[in-house]
Formats: sequence, structure tokens, C-alpha cells
Amino acid sequence: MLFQRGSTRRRFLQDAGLLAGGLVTAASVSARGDETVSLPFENGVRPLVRYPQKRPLIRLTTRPPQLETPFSAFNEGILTPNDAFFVRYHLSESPPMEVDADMFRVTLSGRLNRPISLGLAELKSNFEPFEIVAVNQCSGNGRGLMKPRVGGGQMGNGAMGNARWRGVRLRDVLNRAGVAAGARQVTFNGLDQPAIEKTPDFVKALDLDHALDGEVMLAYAMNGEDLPMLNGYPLRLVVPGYFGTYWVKHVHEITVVDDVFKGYWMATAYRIPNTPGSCVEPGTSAKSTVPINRFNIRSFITSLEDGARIKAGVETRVRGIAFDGGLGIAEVLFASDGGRSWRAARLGEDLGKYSFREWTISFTASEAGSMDLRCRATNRIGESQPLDPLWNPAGYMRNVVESVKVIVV
Ligand SMILES: Nc1nc2c(c(=O)[nH]1)N[C@H]1C(S)=C(S)[C@@H](COP(=O)(O)O)O[C@H]1N2
Ligand SMILES: [Mo]
Repeated sequence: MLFQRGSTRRRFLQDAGLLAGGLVTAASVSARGDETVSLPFENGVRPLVRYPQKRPLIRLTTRPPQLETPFSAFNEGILTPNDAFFVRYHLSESPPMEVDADMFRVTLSGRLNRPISLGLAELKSNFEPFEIVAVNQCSGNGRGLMKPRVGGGQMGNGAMGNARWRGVRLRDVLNRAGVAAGARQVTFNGLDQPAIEKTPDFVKALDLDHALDGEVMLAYAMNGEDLPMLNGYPLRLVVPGYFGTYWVKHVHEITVVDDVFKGYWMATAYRIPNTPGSCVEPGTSAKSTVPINRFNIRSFITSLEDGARIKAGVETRVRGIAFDGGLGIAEVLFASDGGRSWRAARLGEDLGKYSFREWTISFTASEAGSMDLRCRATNRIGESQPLDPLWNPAGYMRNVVESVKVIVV
């Protein structure tokens, strides 16, 4: 088979320090150090835990692993280091044990003229390599900050990351197999599996023209290295500008279908209100929904976090990031007075329209006290971030102008 069950999964968990007498327990984790972080909402205390190939990350759940990036990592550079990159899984049998890269194959079937199965070596040598810098962000990034609160993983804003992905264009692979007449969507399945049969397997779908757009890719490397196991080793789908739910990890089955795919993770989960701003009145539900799709625009201050101390009378340099669903960032405004007066920040290097865009600005606090710092980005077609939060029942797509409160001494 493609990977071995049991013993190798056990080894992975042992390496992770997660097995105590065969059981995954929170105690064995905290025995390794009980450092915690407090996310800025009720019940926001989380342990920092260490997994293989990862630095200490903020743990939301263990089975499946859901790990958030400590926000300070976003200030280290415009690319998020692999060891700091967030982790999200749905099925409890995740990650899918240890993968044998020599045995691994991705199979393309369905409405194709020449169904094919490709190993990693064939992907690397028989297709033109393709690279793109793109943000991966979970639909629920920032869900814990939603008011009124909603169900689902209570995350801060660390369920995002920006990386240079390397692999092959999905278009090239599909064309090699020859898409047959009547094809409508392409589905993607990864090696991870539900523990019980009742749980629907994690399968996602893209429309055929999207799958063939020449940007959607099968990535085997991230920031110049193999994908970390927890981020989809040895192969994952990268869907630039689209929420992470489509970025299927450990992808091994690609099927071209002649209808709109009706699987649970498309037809029931990961849907947003079909309204402008994808929002509804807080507390109400949507009359009609569509599958979540592109990112809305966001920006963050990364050099200062809530409670940071700065000095009065001294120039403070502020740094941050902005991104959107692929139109590109045109402007980032900054305010040091809670959003009454805005000034344009300087944009940093452009790594492409799907990347984080760095911005910087300086200001001087005149007197001791507290200050409310905010940033607000606008993209190339004039879309910007709301000043008041939008709400939807699943807590997706938060993109309100965030505020960072610093203390001036
Ligand atoms: N095989 C598999 N791929 C998956 C998922 C999953 O549960 N299984 N979750 C998706 C979701 S919802 C997100 S947000 C991203 C997270 O990517 P990361 O774990 O590399 O950060 O993976 C996506 N790909
Ligand atoms: Mo997600």
C-alpha cells in the first residue's frame, strides 16, 4: 500500500511526544512544558505544543491535530517558515501515518481519455516545474473573535500562512490524461481517513475551468523543502486565492466528474451565505448558500501585539502584512488613533498577487497612556475591509479592521 498503518503512525505520535502508554493524552503534552498562550477571547487559553518538524504551536485540538501559528511568526519575514505553518485536519486519523514517498502515486480517473497514475519522480521529471507564492488561510481564521460567538474551532488569527509552493500545474497533468467531453468538476481526496465509516471522507471539488486555470497546482515543496508531513507530504493541492479547505493535503485521488460533486464537505460544510459580504444579521441563518471560495481582503499589524510597550517621544516603526484573493494589494492605511485619521503605509516587495504584501510606517507617540493602532487595506479594484465586523453562522471570512492596543510609557 501507499503507507503503512499502525506502527508508523505510532512512531509519528511517539516522536510528537503524544503517546503515553498508547493513549494520546493532554497530560503527556503538558508534561513536556506547560507553556500556554492566551488568545484574546473567553476560553482562549491554549497550550503551546511541539509536533515533528514544527516549532511550538498553539494547540486547538489533538485528534485531529489543529495547530495555530503564534502571531509573532508573521513578523519574521513575508514567507511563513515551514516549522511555524499552521495545521488543520478534519478526520481523526490524521495525519495519514508515515507516507512512503517511493511508493506514493496520485491517480487521475473519471472523465479522462487516458487515466493515469503518477509517482513523485514522474511528476518532478515529466512536467514543467511551477512555482507560486500564495497565502493559505483557513475559512475560520479569527473565528474565536466573532461576536456573537459561533460554534467551530475557536482560533485567533494564526490559521494562515504564506509560502513559496513548488510543483506542477494541475492543468498540465489533466491535459496529459486528456479531459473527456462532459467533464464538469474535478474532485480531490487525500490519504487521511475517517476513523468511523459514518464520518464522510474529506473530498473537495473545483469547477473544471478553475482546475485548468494554470495556477491551481500539485505542490511537492514549500519554501524550498519537501512539504512537512502535517502540511500534506508528499503532495498537496494549492489553490491560489482560495480558502485552505480546497488545498487538499496528501492528495492521491483526482477524479473528473460530469456533475456538481455532492460530497458532505462541498454540499453541507464550508458554505457561506449567498449575500454581499457573505454575511447575515447576527444570530440569523442564510436563505441560500454557496461553497466558500476566494479570500476577502485582510491586513494585520505584525510588529506589535496587544499589550506591547512603546516609548513616548521616540519614533516607532510598525510593520505588517496585507493580502486578498488575488487581485493584489493597492494600498494599506494606518491609524494610531483608533481609526480617526489614516495615513498611507509604504508597501514592501511584491512577491505576486497571492502573497502577503509587507507594509511599514512610522509614528511617534506624544504622551504616556494607551493607543489603538489599526490598519486597513484596499485592493486593485477598490475592495477594502469593513470597520465593523460582518457575521455569518459558521464564523468564516472574518476581515474586519483589527485593532492592536499598545501601552505608551
Ligand atoms: N487531506 C486533507 N487535506 C486538507 C484538510 C484535511 O482535513 N485533510 N483540511 C483542509 C483545510 S480546512 C485547511 S484550512 C487546510 C490547512 O492546511 P495546512 O494544514 O497545511 O495549514 O488544509 C486543507 N486540506
Ligand atoms: Mo480550514
